[in-house]
Amino acid sequence: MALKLIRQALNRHRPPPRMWRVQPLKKRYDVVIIGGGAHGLACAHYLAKDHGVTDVAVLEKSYIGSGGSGRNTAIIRANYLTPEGVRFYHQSVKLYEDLTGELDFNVMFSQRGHLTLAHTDGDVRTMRRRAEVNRLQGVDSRLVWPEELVRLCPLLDLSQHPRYPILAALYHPPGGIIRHDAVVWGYAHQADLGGAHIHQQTEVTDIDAGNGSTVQGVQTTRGYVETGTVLNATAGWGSTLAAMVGLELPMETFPLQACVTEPLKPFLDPVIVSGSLHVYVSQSDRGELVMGASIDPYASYSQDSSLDFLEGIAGHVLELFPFLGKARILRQWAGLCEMPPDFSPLMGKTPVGGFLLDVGWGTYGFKASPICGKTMAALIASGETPDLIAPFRLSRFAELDLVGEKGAASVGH
Ligand code: PYC
Repeated sequence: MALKLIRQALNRHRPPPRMWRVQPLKKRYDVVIIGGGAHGLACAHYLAKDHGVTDVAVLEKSYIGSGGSGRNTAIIRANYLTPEGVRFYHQSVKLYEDLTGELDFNVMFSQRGHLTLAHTDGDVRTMRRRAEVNRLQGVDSRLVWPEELVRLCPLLDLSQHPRYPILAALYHPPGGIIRHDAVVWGYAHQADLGGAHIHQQTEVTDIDAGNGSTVQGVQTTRGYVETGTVLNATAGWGSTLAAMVGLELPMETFPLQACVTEPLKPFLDPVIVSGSLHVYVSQSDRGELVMGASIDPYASYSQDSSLDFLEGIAGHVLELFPFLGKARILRQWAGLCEMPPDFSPLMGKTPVGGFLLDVGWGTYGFKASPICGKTMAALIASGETPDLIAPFRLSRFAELDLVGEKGAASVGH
C-alpha cells in the first residue's frame, strides 16, 4: 500500500489506471449477477478468487454502488440476537478486518466500538441477552453501565434530564464504521482483475425461466444474455426481479433515510445507537456526524428526503448530545430496504433452477457484503448451500423456522 502511494505520487502526470474496465456485453455468461453493489461485486470477486469461476457478468442498472451500498450509514457490527445471525455477521466482521489487504485498497475500517443504549429495564434485559448470545458465539459484547459509558463517550448526556435517561448499554468493541465507496470500488477492481465483466447502465427487464423451472437467460436494456445461473443481489428490487420468474417473496420495500452534518471537531468515538429514540449516530473521519433513523412508516420506492425525517432526527440527536443545537445539516439521502417478516435476509436456492437469492436485507445489508459474497460464490460454484447461510433459506417461511432478528435492529421499525 505505501509503495503504491509513493509510486502514484511520483507519477503525477499519468492518470492512475482504471479500477474496472468497460467490456463488451457477451451473448452468454456462466453466471449473471444482477446488482452492482458490494454484495454482487464481492460475489464476483470470490467466484474468481476462491473457485476459479471467471465467466461472470455483473449487471447494474445505474452506476456501481448507486443502490444500498452507497445509501447506508456504513456501520459494521456482529452484535445480533440469534445464534444464526451472530455467527453469520461475525464472519463478515472478520472478513472486513482483512479487507484492505485482500483488496489492496484502503477501505478505512475504523473499529471504534459500538454502543446500543438501554433506556428501560426491558432494554437492559434485551441487551443482556444479546451480550450472552454474542459471547457464546465468540463475539465481544458486554453490558456497560454509566460509570463506564462516561469514559467511552464523555459528551453523551447521562443525566436524568432527558425524556429517556440512559440506564446502560450493550458495548461491542469490534463494531465500527467503514468507507462504503471504497468497499464497492475495491471489490469492483478485484472482480475486474479476476475476469468478471462489470456492465453499468445495463438494466435487467426480464428473466427467462424457460417453462418456469430453470433459468435460461436475462433480457436487458442492451440485449439478451444467455446464462444458466442468475444471482439476484439487489436492494429494494429483489421482489420485483423475483416476480419475473414467477416467485412471490415475503417482503415489502421501505425507504430508509439518513443525513450528515457539517464537519465538527472530533468528539464522538464509538457508534451510538438508541432504539427508543430511533437514532444511530457516528462521527466520520472527516468530522461529519452521520445519522439515521428507522425506515419510513410506509412501503414505497421513493428515494426522496423529507423534512419530517430531518425534524425527527434532529430532536432525537439533541436528546443525546444537547450541545449540537447549532450544527448544520450538510446533506440528506434515502435508500431502499426490503423487510422480510423475521428481519433476516433471504439467501440461497429457490424453486426455479439456477435462480438464486441474496435479498431481503432490511437495514442490515451493507455489513454482510463480504460474507454474503463469499458464501454465495461457494453456493454457485459447488451447488451446495454453505451451513452458515442455510438458516436464511427461502423455504424457512413454509417450514415455520424463522430467524427472528428484529431485536437486533439498530432502531425500532
Ligand atoms: O443495523 O447497524 C445497523 C444499521 C444502522 C443503520 C441501518 N442499520
